[in-house]
Amino acid sequence: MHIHVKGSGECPTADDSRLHNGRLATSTTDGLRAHGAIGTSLTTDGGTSPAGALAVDRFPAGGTSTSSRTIAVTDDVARQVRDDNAVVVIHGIDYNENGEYDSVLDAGELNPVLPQEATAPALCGPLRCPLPALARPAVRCTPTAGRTGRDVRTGPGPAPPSPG
Ligand SMILES: [Cu+2]
Repeated sequence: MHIHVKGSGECPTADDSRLHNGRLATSTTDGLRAHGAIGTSLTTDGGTSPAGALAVDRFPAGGTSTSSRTIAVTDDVARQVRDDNAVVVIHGIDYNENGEYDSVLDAGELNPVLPQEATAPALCGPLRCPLPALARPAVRCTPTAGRTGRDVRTGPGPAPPSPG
């Protein structure tokens, strides 16, 4: 789960999907145009920089999870949030509904140790400030829930495999 920034401030749609191992799906790379690059890693503990983007043991996992943490984002990420160009993305889909992250969509583009299912965007919501831009620095923004595209499948898969 990350805050992505500097794309178009939107979630990917079905038009962003392409074939992965012969199956139509949206990978994180496919979604870059819409959601942009990782600005903050929404980990449960430890660092929150983009360098920890694939620290799978420090992210909430499972079909249902609750997480609460207060963090500081960089000035750059804060600016993108205020400019409506930040998106929360939760990764990990069980495309073939077999209860695990496997290579049905091929190896992951970000790290071939992680299957594409483990890193593909599952849920996405743009961060939107409800007040005019001049009032935004003092406003807390909240994500709006939404699916990334009608072709994206989600499921209650297990925790992602450890990369090591
Ligand atoms: Cu992400």
